[in-house]
Amino acid sequence: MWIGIITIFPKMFHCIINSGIIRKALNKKNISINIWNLRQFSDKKNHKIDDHPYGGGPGMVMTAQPLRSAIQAAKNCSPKDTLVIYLSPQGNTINQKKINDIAKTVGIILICGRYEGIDERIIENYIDEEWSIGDYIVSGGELPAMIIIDAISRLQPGVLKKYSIQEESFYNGLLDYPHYTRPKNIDGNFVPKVLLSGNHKHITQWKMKHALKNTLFKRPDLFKKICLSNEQKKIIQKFKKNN
Ligand code: 4H7
Repeated sequence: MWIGIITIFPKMFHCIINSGIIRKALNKKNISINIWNLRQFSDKKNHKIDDHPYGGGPGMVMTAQPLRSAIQAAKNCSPKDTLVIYLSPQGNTINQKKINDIAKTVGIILICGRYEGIDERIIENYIDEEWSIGDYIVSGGELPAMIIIDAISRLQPGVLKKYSIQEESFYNGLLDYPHYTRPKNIDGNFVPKVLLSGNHKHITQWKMKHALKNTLFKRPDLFKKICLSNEQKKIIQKFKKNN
């Protein structure tokens, strides 16, 4: 997948490019990351890319001219059908399904806003989708862009172990079950016996039970949306009875 980024802070991306899952996806050529420094596309002296808002109000707005040129430059290098995505607090909130869908596309260009955002006419004429990573504000679109790149990278074939992906789809839509590692005893708090039993059927049942329980109690909003199998319904009935 081809990923383009338009930003005034290209160096911020160095930290994700050099380690972990994203490095692995880059090495395997699953993804390519291509950065455009917005200031270099400014016609103004001093590489100015912002101006005061019409109608007054606080702060500055990113001007149309450099954005239009940078988007054009990125599009000239990107595959056909590349989507232009603007990260903003006004965007549609993303979720795992959106990430799964976008990970299948050929290319995306991520526009990282700063100041009070970008001139509305750029959104109307050059942006395909406006995305938000959640209902809170950060100082620029760079961190949201990195979150999207990370979420896409871990879905690329061969980046995560096949086993992790299968587990994830087995627990589709549910929260994770609790995890334990050595030692077996921490100050009298023992690892659940079943996990040491070697009985894979019982272990799978325990994991499903606790994934369901976690979701029901920690995220009742998610739980309502999940379509349960008959086996899962039985597990739920059992622990509703016991509590
Ligand atoms: C676009 C428009 C995304 C991008 C405005 C970006 C949260 C998200 C930004 C702004 C983002 C998200 C800049 C407006 C900082 C507010 C103080 C960058 N914040 N900001 N101003 N939820 N900020 O996805």
